[in-house]
Amino acid sequence: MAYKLYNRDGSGGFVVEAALALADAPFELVKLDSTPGTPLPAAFREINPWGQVPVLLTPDGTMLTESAAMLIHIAACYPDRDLAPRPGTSAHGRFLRWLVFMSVNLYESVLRKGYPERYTTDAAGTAGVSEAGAKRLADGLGLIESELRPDGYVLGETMSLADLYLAMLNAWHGGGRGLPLCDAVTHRVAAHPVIAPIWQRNFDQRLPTKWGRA
Ligand SMILES: N[C@@H](CCC(=O)N[C@@H](CS)C(=O)NCC(=O)O)C(=O)O
Repeated sequence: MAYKLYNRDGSGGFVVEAALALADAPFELVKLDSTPGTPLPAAFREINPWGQVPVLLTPDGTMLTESAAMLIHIAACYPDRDLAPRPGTSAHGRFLRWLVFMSVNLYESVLRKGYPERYTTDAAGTAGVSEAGAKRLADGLGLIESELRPDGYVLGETMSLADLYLAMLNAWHGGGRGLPLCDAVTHRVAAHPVIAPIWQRNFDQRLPTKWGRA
C-alpha cells in the first residue's frame, strides 16, 4: 500500500513529497488543478473540510492534514533514513521546536500575506495585514538566520526535514534579502539529488530564483 499526497505544484505539499522521496516511501501524488495564492476548489473540502493542501492519506487510509505533522510522522515511520533525530533526545526536541515554530508562525505569516481578507473584518485594512504578514515572515526567518552557522543546517551539521521546511519558506520569501545562511540552506536543499527534480517541478516556473543552481 502506498501513501496518497494531495497537493498543487508550488504549495506546501512540496516538503511532504520531498520527505516521502527521501524516505524512499511508495506514494501517489494527486495534483490539484489550482494556482498557489488562490483558494482551492470548493469540492476539495470533501477531502479536507479545512480546504487546504497538503493532505496525506497514509497506507492504512488515515487522513492527515498539517505539513509539520506529516513530516514528524514520516520521520517516525522511517527511522533508518535519518530524516530527524531520534525521539526522546534533546536534538529531537530542537527538531520539534523549529518545525512547529516554522509551521505555526511562519507558514501562517505566508497565509496572512497571501489571504489577508481572512485575518481582518476591515475590508479597507487588507493591505496592512498583508504587509504585517510579510514582516513577520522576515522576522522569523531572521531569528533562524541568527541561529545558523556557516555551512550548517537548522539542527547543526546534519540536514533534517526541518531544512526542507526552512528552504520552502525562504524560497517563498524570495531570497537575496539579507539572509545569506537561510539562502545557503535553501540552495543546498534545492540541489540535493533526490529533492532537485521535485524542487524544480514545484518552484522553477513560479519563483524567479532558480535555487540550487546558483
Ligand atoms: N497549516 C497548514 C497550512 C496549509 C496551507 O496553508 N496550504 C495552502 C497552500 S500553501 C492552501 O491550501 N491554500 C489554499 C487556501 O487556504 O484556501 C499546513 O501546514 O499544512
